Amino acid sequence: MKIGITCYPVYGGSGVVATELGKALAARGHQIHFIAYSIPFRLGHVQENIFFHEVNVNAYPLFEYPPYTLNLTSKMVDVVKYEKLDVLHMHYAIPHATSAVLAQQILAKEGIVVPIVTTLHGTDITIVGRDPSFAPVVSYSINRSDGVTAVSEYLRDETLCCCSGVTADIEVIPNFIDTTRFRRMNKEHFKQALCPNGEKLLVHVSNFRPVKRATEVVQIFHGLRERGLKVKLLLVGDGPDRMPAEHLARKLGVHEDVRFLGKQEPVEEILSIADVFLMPSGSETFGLAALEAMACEVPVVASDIGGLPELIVEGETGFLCPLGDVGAFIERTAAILSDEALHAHMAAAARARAVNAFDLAHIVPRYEEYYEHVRQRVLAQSV
Ligand code: GMT
Repeated sequence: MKIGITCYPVYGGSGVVATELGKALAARGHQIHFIAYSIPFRLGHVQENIFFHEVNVNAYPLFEYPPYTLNLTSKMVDVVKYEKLDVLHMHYAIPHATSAVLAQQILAKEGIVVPIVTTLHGTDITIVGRDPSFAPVVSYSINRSDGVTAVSEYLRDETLCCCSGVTADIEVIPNFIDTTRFRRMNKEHFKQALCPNGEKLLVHVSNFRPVKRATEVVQIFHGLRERGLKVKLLLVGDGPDRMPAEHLARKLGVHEDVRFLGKQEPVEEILSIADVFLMPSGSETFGLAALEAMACEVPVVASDIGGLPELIVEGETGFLCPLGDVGAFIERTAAILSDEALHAHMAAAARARAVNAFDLAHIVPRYEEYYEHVRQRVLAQSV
């Protein structure tokens, strides 16, 4: 199949999933056309059947806010027409699904049929999509998509219950991971450099937006130190809450044992030296960063919210704590760190869950089947 994929290329989990999906589909023989404003950051080196079409945004004195949605639409029209795409797959509803619906209508005037699949990822529904300044366009674009998927049961239910006017059937296809790439590697020299006295290492990876509650990670770390645990903390990524987290670490006097690494790739090398992964997020439809940790044999201690209970098996692959209950996070993390047998059991169970339930070999064929199903339906309707 020839598949057009649009995503946010430089930021966020939806872009990572879209890019990894495109790479996996290309490896299975499909021709993939990424349509975005820049090359997706996880794309890596050029591959034979992967193409990139850059959306140029026009600067014009009249445009205080350049109309990216329209530039994207025109690029989609062009790519579908000349590359003869079989399907357009939009990741994140705003504005991608809207551009695709408009492109589909323009192409229909020329007798070209292209089905649209929209994958809902998270804040496009739970935060941004609900904003009244977007809501009617978001629900219209979701309903007008020919196929809609959500990355968790939680997100599907949230969309149907809380996005007013959404009536589309939503297929749940969970996120996935390449467990041959994300696996625990021997990085002892790195661990030794960071934890020279045998300290346990806590890791947090995020984009440091307020929803990730990065300052709570520092509070949890401080609480563990207060309990006398020998621990260090590594924070990976960057964003608005990085500075407040740094300030808090200084204020609590733990800054010397907290390292802020900024944005880093390959993250699997860092995860390979982690003992526990902390995710105290206030909202998380799936928690891709937690899955990456699990694949690297790292137990996860996370908030009991959103799609996280679909990923983390309570007491088996990690622990789920009430949202904002720093005391519970400290207690559960301490339990894992102080019990070697429990840690080893959870590490193995986390890896097994990633491999058995979320490996790309299980999930990518579900997208292929879904594209085929949607395409057959749309083509049958168009004759
Ligand atoms: O909100 C983000 O963190 C970025 C966002 C995205 O769409 O780029 O992430 C969401 O999608 C990820 C991939 O499906 C999920 O793993 C994240 O849980 C989800 N984030 C939130 O719901 C906050």
